[in-house]
Amino acid sequence: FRQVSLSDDCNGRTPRRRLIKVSVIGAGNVGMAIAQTILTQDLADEIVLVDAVADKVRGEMLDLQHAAAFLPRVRIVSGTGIELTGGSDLVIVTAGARQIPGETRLNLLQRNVALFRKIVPPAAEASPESILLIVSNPVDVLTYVAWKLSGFPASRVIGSGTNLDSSRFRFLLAEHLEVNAQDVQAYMVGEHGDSSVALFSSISVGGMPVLSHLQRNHRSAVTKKVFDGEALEGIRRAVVGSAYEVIQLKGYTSWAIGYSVANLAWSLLRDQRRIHPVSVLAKGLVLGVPPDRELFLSLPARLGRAGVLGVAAELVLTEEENKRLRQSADTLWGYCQALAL
Ligand code: 6V0
Repeated sequence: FRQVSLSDDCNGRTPRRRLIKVSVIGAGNVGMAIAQTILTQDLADEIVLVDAVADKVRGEMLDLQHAAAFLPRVRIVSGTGIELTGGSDLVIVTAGARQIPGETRLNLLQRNVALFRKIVPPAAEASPESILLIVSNPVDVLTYVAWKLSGFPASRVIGSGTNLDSSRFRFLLAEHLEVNAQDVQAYMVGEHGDSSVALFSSISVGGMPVLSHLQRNHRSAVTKKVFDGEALEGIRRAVVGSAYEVIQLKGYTSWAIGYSVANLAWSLLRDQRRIHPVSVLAKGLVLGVPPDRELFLSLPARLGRAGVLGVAAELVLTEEENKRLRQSADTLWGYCQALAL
C-alpha cells in the first residue's frame, strides 16, 4: 500500500486528538466483559489488560485482536505487570477473588484487601492523573481501600456501586409497567449488595412520578396483592437476589456489569456529566451518620472528565428510606474501621 501524502505539513500523518488509554486490571469474566463492551463502543484508543495469569490474559488479548476487522481500530496490549497501565486515563480494577455461591460480598473483603495492596499503589504511581474505577467486591469497602492506598483525591476514586443494582431495579419496574427501562428513573443507593436501599418514593417513568399510581392500580406479580410495602420490599429483595440467582445459574455475572461499567466509562471519558448512582466518598452526606466518618457508598453523582463533579447531597427520602440508608452506612463503616488503614 503506497502512502501518498496530500499535505506537505503533516508528512502524511493525520493530526490526531489526544489518545485515550483505558486499563483493566483483572481479565476474568467481569474484566473481559467490560473490556469488550468498551471496545465495541469505541471509547478508547488503547486498552491494556493486566492479569496475574500470563497465558490467560495473552489468550484474551489475542482473541479480541482477532476481531480487529469488525471493530474500531484500537491498540490492545496485555501482560502481568502493572507498569503496562502507565499513562492511563481510566484504570478499572476487577481483580479479585470471585464470589462463590452463597457467599456474601462482605465475606470477600479480607482476601481482596491483600490483593489491592499489591495493585493499587503501583497503578496510582504509573497513572497519577487517572480516574480509578473499582469493580471488585465488596466494592464500597474496596473503593475506600483504593482511595486510601492511592492517595488520589476522592473525586478520582469511584466504585461501580449500585449503578448495576439500579439497572436491575429499572428492568424489573419496566417489565412490570411494560415500558422501556431507559425511561424508568429509579435509584438503588447505599451498599452494593445486601443492604442496598431502593428509593421507591422517587421512581418515575418519563419524568412522571409513578409510586401512587402503582399503589392504587397495580398488583404484585408475586403476591397478587396491591402494591403495599410488602410488595415493594419484594421488588427490592428481587433486585438484591438477582445477582445471587445469576451466580447460582451460570457461576458468575458478567454482561450486565460489563455494560454498567462501560456506561460509567462513557460518562467519565466523554465528559457527559450524567448522573449515576456510584460509590463515592459520602462523608457528611448521610443524614444521621456522624459527619467525620470516611466511608464510600452509592449516591447519585454527576460524572465527567475530572471524575466525580458533584454528589446529590440533599436527597429527598422518606423516613424509612433514610433509616435504611443509615443502616447501610453503619454496616459499611464497621468494615472500614476494622481495616484500620
Ligand atoms: P474472575 O473471573 O475470578 O476474575 C478475577 C481475575 O482477577 C482473575 O482472572 C485473576 O487471575 C485476576 N487476578 C487475581 N489476582 C490478580 C492480581 N494480583 N493482578 C491482576 N489480576 C489478578 O472473577 P470475576 O471476573 O467474575 O469477578 C471479579 C470481581 O468483580 C469479583 O470481586 C466480583 O465479586 C466482582 N464483581 C463486582 C460487581 C459489581 O457490581 N461491582 C459485579 C460482578 C462481579
